[in-house]
Amino acid sequence: MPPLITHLYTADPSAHVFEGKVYIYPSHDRETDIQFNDNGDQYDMEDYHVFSTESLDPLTPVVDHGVVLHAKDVPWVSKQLWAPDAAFKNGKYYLYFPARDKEGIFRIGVAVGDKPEGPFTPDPDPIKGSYSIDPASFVDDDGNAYIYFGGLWGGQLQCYQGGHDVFDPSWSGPKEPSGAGVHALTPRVAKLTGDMRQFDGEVQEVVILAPETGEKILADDHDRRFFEAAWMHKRGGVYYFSYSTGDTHYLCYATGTSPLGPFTYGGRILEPVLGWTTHHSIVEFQEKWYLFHHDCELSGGVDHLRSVKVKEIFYDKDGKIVTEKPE
Ligand code: FUB
Repeated sequence: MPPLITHLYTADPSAHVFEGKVYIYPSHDRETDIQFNDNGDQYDMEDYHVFSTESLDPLTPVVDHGVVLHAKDVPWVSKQLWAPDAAFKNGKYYLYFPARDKEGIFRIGVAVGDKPEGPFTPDPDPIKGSYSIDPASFVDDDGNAYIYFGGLWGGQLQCYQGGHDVFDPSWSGPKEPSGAGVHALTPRVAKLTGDMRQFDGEVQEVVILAPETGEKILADDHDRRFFEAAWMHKRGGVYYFSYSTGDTHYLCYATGTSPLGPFTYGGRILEPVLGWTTHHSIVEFQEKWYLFHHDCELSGGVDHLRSVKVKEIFYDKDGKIVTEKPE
């Protein structure tokens, strides 16, 4: 299946339906001399483009709305604009983005716009109490909004084992806890304030349970433990929390009855694609469900030069997502 966007490298697509169209908020990958490493230094992005399309028919063009935010316009950012997301509430559009601050610590920022295609004006400081990467916002039917986040290794989630506001640099790099009986690190969720620009209350851990034991997924269970790329969608009253397993390269999901969890592991959404990273979003459009994701086919397998793709996904009669193979 060909990529949706071929004139730029794009990754980490967060897709939403706004104003009757699909809007895609991806990372913008670029060439770099930085060598591949497990800390992700080669993902050296500096701006975001927004894309939209009126139809997911392959013949319908995807419109590039140009640069909507650049690192140089965000006072707290030093580098690495990684996977963003967007939300709509109360007539405004919000672009959430992770980046390293001037101390090299990942934080999450927010930028606000009047239109889904931006432009977006960034708040001068990151969201207070934010850390790590891969923000994914979710506005529930009751109007409450949440933001999920976190990523291991280069995403620094493992540096917060002592508390949400205690960064332990000794855990920096491609490391994570392991060993018999050790629980996997959890993704994080926070409710958003009414103005969508701060956390409303404490950051919470997103618990993912193994269905066969009812216990938390273990750290050594690399086929199922959370690594990065959180996403939330709701279908038929069920909350689907989905994510990447990182070094085993699966997109997986877990289901629950509350946006805050706990969630029970449900299975794989997508088998490994070409490239180390796998990242996604799931959205309903014109009564079908779609998986947006990326791979490295267009660049011939260069890990930091990825391209966004889309494919329809299906649920069985019990609401289980049918596992897809990359195309
Ligand atoms: O694009 C940079 C990082 O790679 C993202 O934040 C991760 O989810 C992975 O896709």
